[in-house]
Parts: sequence; C-alpha cells; structure tokens
Amino acid sequence: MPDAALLVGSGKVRELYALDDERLLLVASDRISTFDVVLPTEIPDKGRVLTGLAGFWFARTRDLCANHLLALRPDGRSTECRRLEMLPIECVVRGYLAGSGWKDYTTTGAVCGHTLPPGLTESAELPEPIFTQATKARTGHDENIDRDQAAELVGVERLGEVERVSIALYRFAAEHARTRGILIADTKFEFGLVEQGQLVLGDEALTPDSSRFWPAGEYRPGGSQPSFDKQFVRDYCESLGWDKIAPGPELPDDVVAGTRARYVEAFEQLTGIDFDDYLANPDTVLR
Ligand code: Q0Z
Repeated sequence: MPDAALLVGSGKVRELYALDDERLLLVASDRISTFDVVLPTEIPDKGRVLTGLAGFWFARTRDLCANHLLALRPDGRSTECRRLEMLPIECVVRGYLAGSGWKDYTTTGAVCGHTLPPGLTESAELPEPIFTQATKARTGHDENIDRDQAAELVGVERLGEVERVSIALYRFAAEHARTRGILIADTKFEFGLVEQGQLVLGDEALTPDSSRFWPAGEYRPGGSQPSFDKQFVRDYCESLGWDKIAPGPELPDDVVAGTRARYVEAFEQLTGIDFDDYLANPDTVLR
C-alpha cells in the first residue's frame, strides 16, 4: 500500500497517490455509496471489478482516444496512470433520458442546450446520444452547463474535440454492452492533456460507478429503471425507511452477497472473462 504522505486526492470510494512526477496510482476501494452516502459495509471485490472493467475498455478504445492507463497492479484494484493536466469539465454522454437529463427535459424540453423531441418518457432512448457537459463541483453535485459555458472553460476547439471523442467512446461501449445484455444509459468521461496538448482519457471510464448500467431484459421506458449493480442496496435502504442522511445503515450478508454477485456478473457479461481469471492475473483484461 502506498504511503499516506503520497496521497494526492481522495473521493468517496477511491484514492489517488503520486508515484513520481509523471505517474499516479488510482486505487479503487470496496466502499459503496448510495443516495450519495458511503455505507459502513464494503462489497468485497467491488474495487477490483471497477478497475478491471475500466482497464478492459481502455485497452479496447485506444484507437478512439489515447488514455492514461500504464499498468494494472497485481492487486487488481490499482491502476498506474500517466499524470495529466485535467480539463475542468465533466463530459457526460446520454443515450437515454434519466437522472438530471430527465429532470431538465421535464422542466425545459431541453438538456444542456440540446432541444429534444416532445413527448419523451422517463428512461426513453434518445434519437442520438447527446453530449451534456457539467462543471466539477468539489462538494455536492456536478452542475449541468451549456455549450457556451463549457467553451469558456476549455476553449471552443477543445470542446469540439472532447464532444466528438466522448460520443465515439459511448457509441462503441453502448453497442458492445447492449449485445451482452446491459444498457449503458449514460456515462461520464474525464479528459486531460499531456505535454504537446494531446487529449488523453483519464480517471475511470465506463464502469457502473461512472455510468448508469441497466439490465437490458428489464428495460421498460416510462419510469425509472433498476440499477444493474446497486438495486439490492437501494431496495434494502428504502425498506428501512432510512432518511438518507449519513451515517448510512450496515448491510446484511445477503444484500452484500447479492450485490457482489451483480458486480461480478456485470464484469463477466461485459468482458466475457471469468472474474477468477482476472483475480489470478489482472492483465487478462488488457489482451
Ligand atoms: C483524477 C479523483 C480519485 C479523487 C485527478 N491521470 C490523472 N492525472 C491527473 N489527475 C487525475 C488523473 Cl486520473 C485525477 N481525479 C479524480 C480520483 C480520488 C479524485 F481516486 N482527480
């Protein structure tokens, strides 16, 4: 485990360490959050599932965009990555109308400046995926912004590039996932730059924590959809009548086991790789 003195960032469920001037170590824990609260109970191997999935996508999208992946550590939860100059926007692509996209559509008929056809229902598939940029809020929730605000932050030329690349990445992954029984409703990318201004995909991409994964077989537009990974946890929390204010409840063993199984199922469905093979050798996902 890296020294705490080298910790350069920490999120709700992961940590970022400096390895040297050019490299960082991104470590995904087994912590889980629901309704924005990190629960006291961990989901064994959740961090390994997310790290392996992100590595799988990084290896398969290199021709669409360079990425920060340098190596996966043998622990299966740590990614050595190139240190980037991160762009100050979140790049969200939406193929379906959910979350803040659905909320904005119901009030304005548009999402981040994209005027959408009238009469769409909650969770409807959009005619085309849309790029909906947001600001990075240090605390609380990222705020959707329009194209002009994003252009002020990164420049109009760079914005055009991240939009084109984000949509291409989403189309590739959503198509792959759909044929394997998972809908990627939306997903968030974070990009950075290296020396000569080359655009590089960073952070964790196309995981259930950075995306909405829905089981394709249960897709019923016209209401909210069950989450592929967190639905047992949400249902359990709702059954307790918890007020969704920290601290969250401990999870019983059956909810932990069911949720772990869902993460492993998502990994195996999407990668076609046995999760035990990944645990034995994380590089399996890169080949
Ligand atoms: C990612 C984050 C985490 C807290 C910075 N390759 C990179 N180069 C420079 N910066 C980053 C990356 Cl991935 C970077 N974050 C998000 C991750 C804990 C915040 F593990 N912040």
